[in-house]
Amino acid sequence: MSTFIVIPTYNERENLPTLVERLFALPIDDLQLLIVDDNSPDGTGQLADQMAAEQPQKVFVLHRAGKQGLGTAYLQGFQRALELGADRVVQMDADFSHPPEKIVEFMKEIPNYDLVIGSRYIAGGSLDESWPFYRKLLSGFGNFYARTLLGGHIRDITGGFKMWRREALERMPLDQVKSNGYMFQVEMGYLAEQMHLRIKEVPIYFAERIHGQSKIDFSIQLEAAISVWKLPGRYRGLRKEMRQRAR
Ligand SMILES: Nc1nc2c(ncn2[C@@H]2O[C@H](COP(=O)(O)OP(=O)(O)O)[C@@H](O)[C@H]2O)c(=O)[nH]1
Ligand SMILES: [Mg+2]
Repeated sequence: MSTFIVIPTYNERENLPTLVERLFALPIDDLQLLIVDDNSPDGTGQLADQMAAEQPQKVFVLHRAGKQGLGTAYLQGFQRALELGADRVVQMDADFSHPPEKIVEFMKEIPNYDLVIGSRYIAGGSLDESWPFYRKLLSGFGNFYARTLLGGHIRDITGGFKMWRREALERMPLDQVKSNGYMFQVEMGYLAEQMHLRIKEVPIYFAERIHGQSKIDFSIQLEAAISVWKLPGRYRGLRKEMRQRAR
C-alpha cells in the first residue's frame, strides 16, 4: 500500500530537510513524498530536487512557475500522487504546524474511513499555547462561521492536515474546485460531506511555525469569509444529483 504525502512549499528552506527526515523516520511502509514548490525565491525547489536525486523512488517534486496558491498546489499534487499510484494521500503544511507523528494515527483509522482529518476543534485538539487570545478567537470564529453557514458535521472545517483514501479522492469532483488559500480546505470538506464520505477527526495540537513566515495574509482570509456564502449555490447541481442517487 503506497502512502503519498503532498507538501506544498513556498520559502520553506529551513523546514523541509527536517520535515523529510521526520517523515521517513515514521513507522510507515512504502511512504513517498511529493513536494509542490512554486519557484520559491529561497531555493526550496532546488533543495527538494537534491533530495529527489538522492532518493528517486521516494521523493518527487512538482515545480510550478510562480506562487499560484495553496489550493491549486494541492489539486495538482493530488493528481500527480494518484498518477504515481498512491493508495492514500496525505496533505500537510511544511512548517511543522501539522505534527508528522499524527500520520501514524491517521493510518490506523483510514481502513475504516474515506477521509481522516487532524482536528483542532474536537476534544483533545488545540491551538498553539503562545497564540494571543485574539488570534485564537479569529481562528475559532472563522471555523464556527464556515461550519454554521454550511452545516455538516466536520468540526475543523478550515484545517489542512488530512489523509484521503485513493477511491475517495477519485470520486471527488476536483475539476470543479475553485478556491485557493483557506477556502480550499473549506470547499474540500464541504464537498466530502456532500459526497457522503465517511469522515473521522483525530485531535491534533497545531503548533506555530518556528522558521520562516506565514504566506497567508488578510486578503486570503477575507476572500474565504465572502466565498463561503457562494459554495452551496455553486454545488446545487451536485447536491441534487446526490439526493436522486440516494432514492
Ligand atoms: N506551493 C505553494 N505552497 C504554498 C503557497 N502558499 C502557502 N504555501 C505552503 O502551504 C503551507 C501552509 O502555509 P502557511 O503560510 O504556513 O499558512 P498558515 O499556517 O495558515 O499561516 C506551507 O507549507 C507553505 O509553504 C503557494 O502559493 N504555493
Ligand atoms: Mg503555517
